[in-house]
Amino acid sequence: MSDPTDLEIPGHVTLAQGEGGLPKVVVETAWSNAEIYLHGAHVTGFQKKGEPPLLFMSAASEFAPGKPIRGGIPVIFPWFGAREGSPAHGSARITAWELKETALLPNGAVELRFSLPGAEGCHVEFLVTVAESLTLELAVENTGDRDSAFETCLHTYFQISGIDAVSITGLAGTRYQDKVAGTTETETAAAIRISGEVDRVYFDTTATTEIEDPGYGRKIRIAKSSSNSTVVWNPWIAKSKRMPDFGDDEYPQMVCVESGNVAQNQTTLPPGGHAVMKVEISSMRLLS
Ligand code: TA6
Repeated sequence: MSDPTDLEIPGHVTLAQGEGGLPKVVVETAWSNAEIYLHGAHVTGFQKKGEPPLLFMSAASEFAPGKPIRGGIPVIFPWFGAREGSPAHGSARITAWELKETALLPNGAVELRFSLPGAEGCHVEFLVTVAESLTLELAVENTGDRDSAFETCLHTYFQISGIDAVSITGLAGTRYQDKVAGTTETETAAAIRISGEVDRVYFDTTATTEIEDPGYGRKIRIAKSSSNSTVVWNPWIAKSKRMPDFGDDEYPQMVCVESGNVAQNQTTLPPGGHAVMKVEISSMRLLS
């Protein structure tokens, strides 16, 4: 058994004990720092030097085997949403992944490769690249002898200055399932604003989205490839109160803009097939 600290890179990659005694990886680069728990291969922090954190983490989150972490970037696989008798949003986010490889790239970026143990009939890896931006790649290979259909989603919680201040662009004209109203709609807003519970699954969209946040004077860009679904979620007041691992007063500081392949956009791989969904999260000053 190799020594896990062999994966450490002085000044850049440190293995540490996190909340709940769960192991985590602390990453430092010239531009940013990040934190990733092996539990769920869950990115719980990403912050550029001199900026507010880019990811929201609930102060009430649990950190325990079998429980999802509330905030950061839950890795959703092999299904999205509720499933009778099974954990919501699949098993990957409540499974301890293995850290297989770490690397300091010549450009100063840090790359971490995680592998999901025990994924029946497929091989699943998660590549996290920490630099001035944060890049995530969820790779699934069908190692079975029949087609494999599954859903994926990087369920990212973004830290914002205030829900009243922000707007989300990039989804105008896109069809979506409104899970609050129970209807199917077409997005009419060039810049979506949130003034109540929002839970929308946008379909057949590969668009880059942006969160404009005048309060923080920044714009967050979510660019993606091999992802045909985008989910926008804010629980607002009543749902926040129903979530024990989410503070009643936290909803104004977060919005989820999630990149995946869900429902009618699910992925079907033939035997030996391989799919990689990639998301790059970056931020820039918002020119007033
Ligand atoms: O992505 C939005 C959503 O599907 C919402 O319906 C809400 O349930 C959210 O995910 C959080 O789900 P979780 O199982 O993490 O509480």
